[in-house]
Amino acid sequence: MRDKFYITTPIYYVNDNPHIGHAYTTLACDVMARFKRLDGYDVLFLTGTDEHGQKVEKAAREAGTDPAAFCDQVSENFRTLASEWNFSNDQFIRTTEQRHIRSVQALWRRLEEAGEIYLGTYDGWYAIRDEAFYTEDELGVDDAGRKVAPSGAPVEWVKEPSYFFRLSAWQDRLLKLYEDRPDFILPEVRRNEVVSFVSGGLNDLSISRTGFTWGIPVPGDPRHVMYVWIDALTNYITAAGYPDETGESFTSWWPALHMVGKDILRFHAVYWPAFLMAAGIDVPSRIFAHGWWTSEGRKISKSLGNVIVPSEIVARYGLDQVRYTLMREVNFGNDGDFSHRGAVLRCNHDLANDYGNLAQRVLKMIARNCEGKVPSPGTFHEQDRELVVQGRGLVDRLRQHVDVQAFQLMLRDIWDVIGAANRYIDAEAPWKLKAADPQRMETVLYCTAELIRVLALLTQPFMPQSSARLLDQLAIPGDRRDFASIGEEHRLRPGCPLPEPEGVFPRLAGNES
Ligand code: ME8
Repeated sequence: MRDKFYITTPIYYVNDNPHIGHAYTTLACDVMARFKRLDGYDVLFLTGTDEHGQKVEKAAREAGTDPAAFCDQVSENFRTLASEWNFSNDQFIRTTEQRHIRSVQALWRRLEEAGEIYLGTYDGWYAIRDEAFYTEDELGVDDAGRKVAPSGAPVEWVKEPSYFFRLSAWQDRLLKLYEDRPDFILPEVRRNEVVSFVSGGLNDLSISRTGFTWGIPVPGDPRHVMYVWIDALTNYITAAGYPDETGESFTSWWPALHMVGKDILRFHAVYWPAFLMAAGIDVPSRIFAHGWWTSEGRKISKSLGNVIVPSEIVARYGLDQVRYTLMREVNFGNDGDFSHRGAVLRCNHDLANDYGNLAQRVLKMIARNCEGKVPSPGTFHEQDRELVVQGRGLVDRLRQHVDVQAFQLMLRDIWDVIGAANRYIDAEAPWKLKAADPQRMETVLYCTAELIRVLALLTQPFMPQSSARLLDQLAIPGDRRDFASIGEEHRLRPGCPLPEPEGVFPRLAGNES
């Protein structure tokens, strides 16, 4: 049986249309899911939409629609994003689905039976935009002198009956979890933030609301709807088959790796493991909190008019170009800035010049000088062997990087080899060998083409379509495109006819200076 790998994106609020931030997290998950599938794993890749709560109810009201119809409409935009960006998610979950409502209510009952829930009154601040409760000392003041959440979101005073989860009792067990599993939260800087937050002491958490109705009813007390975060977080186990905990699905998939933005780390790294431990369910395998994108150096906001619309940047640069740029531009975990200049540079420099040109040069020379067939190499020189070995050795390094979500390092390592291949071609100058030493020319072209095969296999998770076009040009059959096919035994067969070459990464017009 193949090893299982389960990865999740946050489920996105349907109060707004998808933007680059949403696309980014799902893209990172897609890269990881594709890598693991190619590497022989059975993968469950989950994304979806978070549809309950006050924020969505308010957005529906403002749009003049009822919440259910509003959710149907906006959720569809996130599905469209997934297909436009070629995301390979296996499931798309919506929190308004029956299977999810059943799952959340089962988890609630379990927590209640375990004595983890009690009825009280919430008397404190709430930010609808963040769907979060805040204590007085967490608040700041905005320019107009109003109290605001640390995120800048407006807050309102809420006083209502509420069920509470005994979060305060979980402090020591959470700290022990972070200590026992140092890579439970990555990157380390985020782990340290969580440890310091939990070390400061935890208040019990309000987990139901009575002021509105757009939510999952509390079992046995339908005057309350569940706090949207207990509802939302549970999606990760719903998709794996909860509440059927002993079923094959749940036991084989759970636990998952959760990829999130740093804005929602506390919910994932504190509340969620506490709920799970309290319910006797395994905690996630990891929570990775990535950084924040700005646009041309400024916070992305509708009022600044600099919202980056996913479909627009794809139309402008090309899908794989955007996928590459986002994964390459910043170290996953750090904040990053998306700029037109940066994207054009990446597309032209890294893709058109380095990778595209390497493939184009070699495939064109083969078409012209080797009758359009895979060349027949003669004796290999040391530098030939070195080049190919360097390519084949990449996969192990990429495995290590992918397992700590170091996507930028994966691309850097791949580009190091692309650079080496370009230097090799320049040094060997096969175009000069045609007359003088045709055998040597075939050897050099063979080695480079074989390296391009390996590179195209390895760039598939990042750039599925362009890599497939390169593999097509090398006549690699569909069942020889996984990482098990990287090895020497699957190398290009001399004499195999190749289709007419065509460029894969066009140069973009634009200001690079
Ligand atoms: O928080 N840069 O949903 P949400 C990088 N429903 N990533 C960004 C970003 C930016 N500028 N803006 C958004 C919610 N993101 C909850 C989640 S999960 C059980 C419930 C990404 O629609 C990033 O992944 O507000 C962030 O965590 C997520 O979108 C927030 O999406």
